[in-house]
Amino acid sequence: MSGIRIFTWLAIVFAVLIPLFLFYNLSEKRGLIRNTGESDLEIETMAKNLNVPWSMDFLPDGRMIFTERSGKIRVLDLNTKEIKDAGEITVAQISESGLLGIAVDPDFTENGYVYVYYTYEDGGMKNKVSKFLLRDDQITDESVIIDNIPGAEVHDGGRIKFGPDGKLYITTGDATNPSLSQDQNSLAGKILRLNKDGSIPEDNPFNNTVYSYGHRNPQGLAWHPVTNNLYETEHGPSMNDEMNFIEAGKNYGWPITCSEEAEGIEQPLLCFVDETIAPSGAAFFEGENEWKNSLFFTSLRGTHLHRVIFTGSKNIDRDEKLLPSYGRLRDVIYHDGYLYIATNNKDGRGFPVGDDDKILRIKSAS
Ligand SMILES: [Ca+2]
Repeated sequence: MSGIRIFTWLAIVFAVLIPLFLFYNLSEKRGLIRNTGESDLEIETMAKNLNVPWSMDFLPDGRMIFTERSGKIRVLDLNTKEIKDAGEITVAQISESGLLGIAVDPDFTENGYVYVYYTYEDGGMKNKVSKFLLRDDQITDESVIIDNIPGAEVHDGGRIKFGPDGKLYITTGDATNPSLSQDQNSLAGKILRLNKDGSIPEDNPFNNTVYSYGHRNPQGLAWHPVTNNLYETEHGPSMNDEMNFIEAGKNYGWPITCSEEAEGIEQPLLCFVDETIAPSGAAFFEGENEWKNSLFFTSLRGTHLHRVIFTGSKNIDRDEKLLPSYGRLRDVIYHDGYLYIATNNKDGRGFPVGDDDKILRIKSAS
């Protein structure tokens, strides 16, 4: 065999082996090769072997309640790490759709209600928000708060949270029909704001459930603990992911991306023009350390936790990436001195390893 042919064969062998080696490292040894930015964190695994945990909230007794995208609602005791199944909802789970957001009623102690956002099949895919009674740790007595939210296999939004004003805020995606985001009478591509019983608050901007419009696929909502200002994260098309300062009645642009400018459109506080991070859940840290009043949001494709440090409501000092070794991160919430983070490596787009998916608890070690 001539030297040139040997060289060619070696080149072919390496062309195959090197990507395989990289893939092996990314999928099996992710923590080893990307273990930077975690030396200043205390990290504890609170739950493992979960199936795409999408959203978390806390019950007044200190236990966590969370959703799994395939339809389960589960309750986690943080002291014993015991998990109870509280029930399963029949959902339409294809690609990104399924059982998504969960929110505990601010008056849960009196009424026992939890609210969920999920995709269902009704002559096509749609989304709804329902409330359930949580009685003896089992969900029962469903009643619909809002339905017929346009749905699709992707772009279903799905975050639900109660604001400091006691109203229920709901993020909806464009359901792959971008023009709906600009239609103030469509429920798609919006942040919706409802009274807990599903009625329309008198001070909504358009006399309907729409609070803000022009969103593509928003999955993060967080209110600043001091100013009560609302911040939101949403997925752009390839790149152009956004973090927005949300005000009632405003147009956030989509299908115009944050790389473009146009009259009457709000620009985000962060526009990721040269990478796709795919941001999801968001929360402010409310504890007393150097993280106080920083905004945190998870990144799926970017596989990190994003921290934003503000100098004013719309002014960012800097932003930084934390927690790079756990793969895709779907949701983050603050509770009692800690951030809780749900991984999503089993969501069809990740590389699950070991005990994925997990719920982590972190705090700054310094
Ligand atoms: Ca926008």
